[in-house]
Amino acid sequence: MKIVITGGAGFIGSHVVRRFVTKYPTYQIINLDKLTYAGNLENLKDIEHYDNYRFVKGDIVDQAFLETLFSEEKFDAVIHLAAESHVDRSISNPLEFVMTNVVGTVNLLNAFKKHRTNEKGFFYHVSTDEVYGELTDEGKFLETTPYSPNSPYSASKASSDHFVRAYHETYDLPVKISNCSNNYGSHHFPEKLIPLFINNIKNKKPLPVYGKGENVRDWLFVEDHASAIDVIFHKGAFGETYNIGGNNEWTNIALVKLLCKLMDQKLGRPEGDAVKLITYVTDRAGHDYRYAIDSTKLMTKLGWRPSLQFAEGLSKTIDWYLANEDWLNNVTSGAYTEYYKEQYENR
Ligand code: NAD
Ligand code: TDX
Repeated sequence: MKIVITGGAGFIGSHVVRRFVTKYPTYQIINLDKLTYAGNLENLKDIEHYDNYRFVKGDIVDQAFLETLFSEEKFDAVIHLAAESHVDRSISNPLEFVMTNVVGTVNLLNAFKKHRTNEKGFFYHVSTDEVYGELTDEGKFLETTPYSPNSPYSASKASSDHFVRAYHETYDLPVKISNCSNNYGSHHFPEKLIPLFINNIKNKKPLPVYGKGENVRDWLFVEDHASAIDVIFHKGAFGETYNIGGNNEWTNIALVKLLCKLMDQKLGRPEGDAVKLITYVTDRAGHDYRYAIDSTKLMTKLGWRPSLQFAEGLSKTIDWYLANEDWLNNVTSGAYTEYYKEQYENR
């Protein structure tokens, strides 16, 4: 089976590529990635020599490029993760999110529909729980929850989900969709809460908590997301959506305090040192209050279970960042400095 994984050089994509390349030696895995600021081939150094792995640099917005690639390769399946993924960036530059997340997804659907030769071949679209909007203190997102995206990022992901469904209904294209909660783990770009704060604590920089820090997120270890994608890829039904979550809700401020405590311990600093860096800053525009996922369908129908408790996953994650200082220094040099200034200097 020949599978193209888009966005394979990013945070979640690199974990999915590694899992498929090492676990399924008979599959040919092609990683198609534009290598934006978020894509990094360093994330895949350990598996780049595998015979069943290949990297192709390219942009999913570029129709002509996709036409050539898909007509030559005749992929059996697509696992689509390529996206602009950061909510704050979507507030400053929504159009880039429309281009990659909406136009890029439709381009991929068209290329796959036109060139697939295997009737059993299918398109697996990886999406987010943010398409459902925000929750109050009650309830969880189900697969049947109506879409109600609030940020340009989630609006673009919701739109891409609708196109994938529409290709199933209109053209009978076999598709699968999953919507996952917030991921954390190694190789996470330090613009997102957890890796940003790990880096800032390490460098004794302020920890910019948006608003009062009362927003709630449901955190899942990235390798558990990759294992869910594996299960859905192999056992999920066509035309179905599966929600993926860790049943692990934290207010931002409680999470940040736990992170501070673990970092003090690991860095051999006095207890209470990192917490002093917490700085409350202007809230994110349109900041969703709470996300929480009900993964009952995935657990009961396909037998998936998350493997790690949060404290263990967070500890492993911190250890990875402390052991991979070069990775962190490389991705926080250059353009990152400009981004950081724009986001946080006058907040
Ligand atoms: P990421 O930003 O770390 O990686 C995105 C990857 O896509 C990068 O390697 C980038 O180079 C590539 N890419 C971007 N634009 C491209 C283009 N035009 N053509 C080809 N490649 C392009 O993102 P991530 O956090 O790994 O998220 C991966 C997917 O999972 C996204 O679709 C995202 O919406 C979804 N998701 C993320 C989370 C999360 O917590 N991070 C949760 C649920 C769903
Ligand atoms: O500096 C910060 N301060 C802060 O308080 C940052 C970057 C974030 N936050 C808050 C905002 C959110 O309530 O922390 C929470 C988590 O923020 P992010 O890490 O930016 O994630 P979120 O906005 O929840 O979206 C993430 O989860 C769903 C991913 O970025 C998406 O790609 C995914 O779809």
